[in-house]
Amino acid sequence: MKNIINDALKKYVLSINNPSLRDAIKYSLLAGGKRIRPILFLEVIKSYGLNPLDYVDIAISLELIHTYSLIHDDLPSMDNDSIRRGKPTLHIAYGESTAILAGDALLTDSFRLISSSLILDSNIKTKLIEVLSEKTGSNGMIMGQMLDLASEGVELPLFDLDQMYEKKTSNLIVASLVMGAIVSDEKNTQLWSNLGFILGLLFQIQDDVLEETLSVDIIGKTKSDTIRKKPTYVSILGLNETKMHILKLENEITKIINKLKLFDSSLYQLILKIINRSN
Ligand code: GRG
Repeated sequence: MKNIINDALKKYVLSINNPSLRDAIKYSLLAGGKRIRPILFLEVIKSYGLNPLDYVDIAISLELIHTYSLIHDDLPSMDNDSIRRGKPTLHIAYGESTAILAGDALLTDSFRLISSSLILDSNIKTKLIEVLSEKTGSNGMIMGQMLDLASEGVELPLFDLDQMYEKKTSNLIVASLVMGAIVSDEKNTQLWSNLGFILGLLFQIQDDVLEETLSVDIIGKTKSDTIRKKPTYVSILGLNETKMHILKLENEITKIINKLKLFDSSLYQLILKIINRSN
């Protein structure tokens, strides 16, 4: 799946006419991300027996939005990070204005990729755009980023931290799974949404653990939560209790996988890989 996604991303990069913008977008987009969100979307489709190859443009729309959020999150006015995906961040390599515009272009092109799909009818395309914009817009990922910026140096209750993680991390993972369900099986969108919510929380809490326990070389990005004194699960609960909480979330995921009858699927194998990830 990852190769299919990377090939489609390369094709997208070649479609960008302005050489400087193309180089900048290529630098960030083809820098070796894990591609978790587009792969999750395609795996949902595959689990319903549809051909994932037909939906690759929709899959990469998720990676475009994700990469835009990383580029903008790294900017000097946000987290001011210097390393991302194992390389200098885009604003360091190409300048701040190009980084802002590269993020803007990725966000905008993401919706163009969905609206111009040749395989989906207009009704489904509208639903996909609705979910993606709701989950990443003012009451979704952007709200998460607002909460994240405001959390610097603040001791948050766990409830507030969960809300921030839901918005900034779970929401795009929810969108990836729910969009897969919209294309394949609209009856079960609520279960897919619940799965995305818990998987996203687990993913973000694991990120806290990895930041605490691994080096910058291995995680491939600056330890900005530590540097900027942002609250994390580890800073609030400590490492051991955080790991116990991750186990509880794993149990919740198993229950939903059971309800979706997915134990034999490659999607479940992927989820297990995400649960046990080390970068
Ligand atoms: C819109 C500016 C803006 C920000 C939105 C998503 C986000 C908020 C900020 C990005 C930084 C961050 C801590 C995101 C939380 C989710 C997360 C752990 C992202 C890293 O995702 P991976 O591990 O990255 O999938 P790769 O590089 O593998 O794609």
